[in-house]
Order: sequence, then C-alpha cells, then structure tokens
Amino acid sequence: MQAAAPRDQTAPITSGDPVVISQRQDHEYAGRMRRTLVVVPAFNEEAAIGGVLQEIRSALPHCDVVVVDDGSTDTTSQVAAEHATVARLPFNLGVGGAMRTGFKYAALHGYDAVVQIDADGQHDPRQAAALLAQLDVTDVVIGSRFGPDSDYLVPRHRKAAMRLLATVVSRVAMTPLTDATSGFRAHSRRAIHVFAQHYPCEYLGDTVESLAIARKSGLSVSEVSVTMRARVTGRASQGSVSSTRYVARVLLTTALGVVRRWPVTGQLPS
Ligand SMILES: Nc1nc2c(ncn2[C@@H]2O[C@H](COP(=O)(O)OP(=O)(O)OP(=O)(O)O)[C@@H](O)[C@H]2O)c(=O)[nH]1
Ligand SMILES: [Mg+2]
Repeated sequence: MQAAAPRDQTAPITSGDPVVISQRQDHEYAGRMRRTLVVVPAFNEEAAIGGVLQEIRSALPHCDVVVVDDGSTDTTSQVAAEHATVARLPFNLGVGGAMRTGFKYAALHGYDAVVQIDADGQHDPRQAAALLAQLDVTDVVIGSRFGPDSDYLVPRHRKAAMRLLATVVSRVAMTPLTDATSGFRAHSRRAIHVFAQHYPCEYLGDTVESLAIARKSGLSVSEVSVTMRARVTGRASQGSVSSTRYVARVLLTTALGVVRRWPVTGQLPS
C-alpha cells in the first residue's frame, strides 16, 4: 500500500484563518502546552458517533475525549464507550446542558482547554487545532461557517436569522463576529471556570446567550474560519417556525444576559 501522503498534516486548515500553522504543529502545541478535553454532546447519535470519535482520536491524539450522552434512547452510550469516556445524563437537557456537564467535568479535572465537537459529523476534528491555537489570543474561539472561503449553504430564512444574531452578538461581545450560532468552539481555562457555573440549556442559549455571559464575565471572544460538513445521519433539529420562536427568545435572554450579573464562585484563573 502506498504511504498516505499527509496532505492534511501540513496544509493550512483554511486560507482565511487568522492563525495558519500546520496541523502537526498545532497538535504538538495543544498536546504539550495545554491539557485539552474534547467534549462531544450527543443525543441519539448511534449511527454517527463511532466514526466521529475515531476521527477525533486520529486528528487530536493528545486530547482526552468525553462524550456527554444527553439522555439518548438509542445505543449512543454503548457505542461511545468503545472509544471515549462517557458521561450519561439521566434525561435530556439539550446541547447546553450537555456542554455544561462537559465544562464541569473539565473544571473538576483541571483541564486547560475544552473544544466542543458535535456528534453528528458536521464538525471536522482536523480543524479543531486552529481553534485551540487561537486560545492564545482569546478565551472563547468560535469556528465560523461564514469565513472568506465558506461554501456553507443554509436556507434563506435561516441565514437571515443567523445574520441578525451575529450582528446583535457582535455588539454584545464588542468584537465583529460572523457566526454566533456555531457550536464548534474552543474555550480557555477562564471560560471553563465561568461556563461550568453558567451555561444556558435552551436551544440557541448555549451558543448566543453564552456570549453575553462571556462578555459580562470578562472573557474575550474571537472567530476562526471553519468549513461545515453535512450531518452523517438525521436531520436539522429545528424547523423554521420553532426556530423563529427560539430566535425571538434568545434575543430577549441575551439582552437580559447583558444587564444581569453572573456571579461565579472561586477566583477566575489567570
Ligand atoms: N438536537 C439535539 N441535539 C443534542 C441534544 N443534546 C445534545 N445534542 C447534540 O448536540 C449536537 C448539536 O445538535 P444538532 O441538532 O446537530 O444542532 P446543530 O448542529 O446546531 O443544528 P443542525 O444544523 O440542525 O445540525 C449534536 O452532537 C447532538 O447530538 C438535544 O437535546 N437535541
Ligand atoms: Mg448539527
């Protein structure tokens, strides 16, 4: 068999990235300098989770991986347990509840960084290295699906809602953001400390409202371009009617999130 040409070991991840380093360097960087935990929220993902975890293992060999099974009714936990540590929630909390469990696990075990990779196969684990590298600059790094080379296609109504949310959140976070709803993110130790205590459970709260919490807690936020893949199986979690309701709701909670206090116990790590 011909030796695999390690094209994606050396190629820049995407040409629009602020940080363009080879993936190999990124992994060594992330592995040696930071103890990193990959948190994979999963809800009824038995068909996709095995392949996703294998990809994570090969792309991020120095990272630990925890799957938070969000009350699945299928064999997600059993499949995941063959590849990773599994935290099983007794009932369904939503992506934010699963992620908060992951942040709590990371805080308890002293991890320096958390990267969220979804269980549906849409996030390419090879691109996580660019997010982790950018943690040198900010506490929260969002993988934006709307970077310069983006070919991410979404229905028009959904794109309009995503634009609106990005505009609002750019003001809230006081930094220009193109994608406030991406769940492909990396978090610093400081962000782990805050999000282990405050991380919204509701749809869109985990992505949008969390950035109001970040701002109020003194966390900095930035973006790195990523590409988004089609989900391995299943379909989008929300239809257009319920999405509209959730957009209205999250605009309200984000506004409230900016005016209320988010007290955290314990010193924010430096
Ligand atoms: N839909 C859904 N996903 C959950 C839940 N809890 C955890 N997840 C996981 O969270 C990740 C993101 O969920 P998705 O439904 O794909 O949400 P999304 O990627 O924002 O939206 P889509 O464009 O619909 O894929 C997946 O890995 C899910 O398995 C839940 O209660 N509902
Ligand atoms: Mg998805």
